[in-house]
Amino acid sequence: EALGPQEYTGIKMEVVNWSEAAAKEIADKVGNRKVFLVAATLRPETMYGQTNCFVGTAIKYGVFAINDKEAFVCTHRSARNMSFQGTTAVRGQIHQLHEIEGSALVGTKIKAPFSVNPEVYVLPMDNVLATKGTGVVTSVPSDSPDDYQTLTDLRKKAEFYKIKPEWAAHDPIPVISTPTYGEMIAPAVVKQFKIQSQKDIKQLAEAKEIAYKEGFYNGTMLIGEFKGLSVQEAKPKVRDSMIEKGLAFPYAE
Ligand code: A2H
Repeated sequence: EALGPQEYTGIKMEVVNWSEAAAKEIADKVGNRKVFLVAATLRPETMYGQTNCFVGTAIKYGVFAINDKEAFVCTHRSARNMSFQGTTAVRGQIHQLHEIEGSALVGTKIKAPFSVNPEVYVLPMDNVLATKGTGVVTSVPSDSPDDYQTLTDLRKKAEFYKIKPEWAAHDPIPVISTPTYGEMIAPAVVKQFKIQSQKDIKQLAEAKEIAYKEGFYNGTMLIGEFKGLSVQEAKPKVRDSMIEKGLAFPYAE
């Protein structure tokens, strides 16, 4: 764990179509606002490879009015944090329009800013913590071992996870190349550590550590505006570019 504040990037993933369950409860609650699921990431430079987004099925999310035009879906805890970071109109004040279970969000179609896949689906992940970030995790299975393993589990057991196979249809996309692991670090590391499911938490933690360091120190961008640059150079540039376009904002905790 880092000692100082963790500097995330909040990725604004606009709702295109609510899941059936969410549509029933949310439609008349948000007025004319655009609604965004907000994912907290430490790897903004990987957003080209988003294939889906994850929520915890047992986590409660709020739908928070940011202003008359926009509402964010995230945990209450993170909305409160945002309200002290200039995201909301009045400092320290949040306006919850609705509360919804993560399970009801599964199957919602959202936009994935900067991704090769312009639209992706919300899927369930076992290991989403309610106490970290926004409780919404954007999935980049090429570069995150957790994301890769969860997507693999969902594809193997779609019925068990109560998802439609077509929601998990996007394959991992090469985003970063490293000398040791080639064009897709996460599948390579998951294989190296013989990880079988998202329940292999200990091995996944080690895999995550290796994938993160390898990508950061030895990675080169394969795609996007900063193709050819090192990951270290590209990371703040991609972040700034997303923020400038109104697709993301700084979030710390
Ligand atoms: B990262 P740290 Cl490509 N529960 O984003 C579980 N995991 C969460 C979370 C939550 N509530 N909120 C955020 N995260 C994930 C991209 C990524 C991430 C890649 C590779 C590694 C990686 C795409 N998913 O994280 O504990 C988010 O996934 C490994 C460092 O604060 C976020 O960044 O260090 C990361 O964990 C934050 O982890």
